[in-house]
Amino acid sequence: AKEPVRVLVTGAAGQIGYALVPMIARGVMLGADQPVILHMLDIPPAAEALNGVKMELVDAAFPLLKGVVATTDAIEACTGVNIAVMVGGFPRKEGMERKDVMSKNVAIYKSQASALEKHAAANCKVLVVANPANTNALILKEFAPSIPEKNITCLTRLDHNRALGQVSERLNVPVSDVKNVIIWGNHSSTQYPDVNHATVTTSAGEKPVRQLVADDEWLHGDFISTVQQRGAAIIKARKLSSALSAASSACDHIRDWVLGTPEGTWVSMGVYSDGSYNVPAGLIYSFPVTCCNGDWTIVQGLAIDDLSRKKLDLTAEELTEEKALAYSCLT
Ligand code: NAX
Repeated sequence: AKEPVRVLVTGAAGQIGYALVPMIARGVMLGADQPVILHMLDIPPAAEALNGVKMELVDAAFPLLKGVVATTDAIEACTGVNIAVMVGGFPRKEGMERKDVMSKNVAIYKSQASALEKHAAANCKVLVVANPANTNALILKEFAPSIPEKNITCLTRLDHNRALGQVSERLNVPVSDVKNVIIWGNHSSTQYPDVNHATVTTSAGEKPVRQLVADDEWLHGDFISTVQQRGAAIIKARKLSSALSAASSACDHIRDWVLGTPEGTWVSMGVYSDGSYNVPAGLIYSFPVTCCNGDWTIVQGLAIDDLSRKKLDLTAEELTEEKALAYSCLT
């Protein structure tokens, strides 16, 4: 039998946490043969609710779940974890300045970076979900210098999956037949959902999405804005933000990272930029990546047309500004 993997979920008493922890305990994230021990962290006002989630995990009697740690102590939560999914953060409330929200999250991610750096297992893989996801991940990276930078990522897989979903609906094909969309940049409304290299598996082989859709107006217009604005559309409909899709996408992100992407398929991950595609180095930026043996690699050599270039640059500019704002909160 495999040794259990310890998975940390911060903000575990929240909406996404409530959807995510049962998925992890069922093997959706790490596989149906991989036992897990869940570490759940939240803040003291949520301690009672967190304990309720722990009670439900016990009650669900998940065969793969070998233990549950539910705590408000970051050190206890981080100790020995192999995977850390950072969902906890300070939400933007009505009337709050961007800088005030940033400053709260910088403080959270700075201190949790230290707890992870000192207490997590060697080679711990980190996924930041909480917004501003890219910049929270960057702060975490800065304050956990001994964690390899390749181990710190942020979630744009939900945006990636949303793009697959839109193409699937438009062409009336199963979403599993669509692949290789790309989310470039920030997990925000400046992200660039790109279908220029995406394909659909048909009975006549793989066909480009562009050719099958054959409607540039839609591809350049509503497709992009629907993916960019999907989070807001969910809030409008549900009066709550995306939770099950975010949790499911977080599982996809970790599963593909750990177990590998299928041959010929890439996915989108927010990773530390090395300057690929002339994206400034030193940002956490969403790129197309393939994964093998627990490592991601940015897909190289994709042609970037002029329209795409502008959109890649625009979202990079936003991230550069966010980075400056985050750093201004440190002093
Ligand atoms: P909730 O407000 O339901 O849950 C957040 C939880 O985090 C709460 O239980 C809160 O007590 C806890 N928390 C706050 N500060 C903490 C700290 N310092 N340490 C540990 N826990 C802390 O929000 P939810 O809907 O679950 O969303 C969580 C985060 O995901 C938000 O920041 C949200 O913006 C972000 N999202 C990111 C997405 C992505 O694709 N990257 C998509 C979904 C989601 O919007």
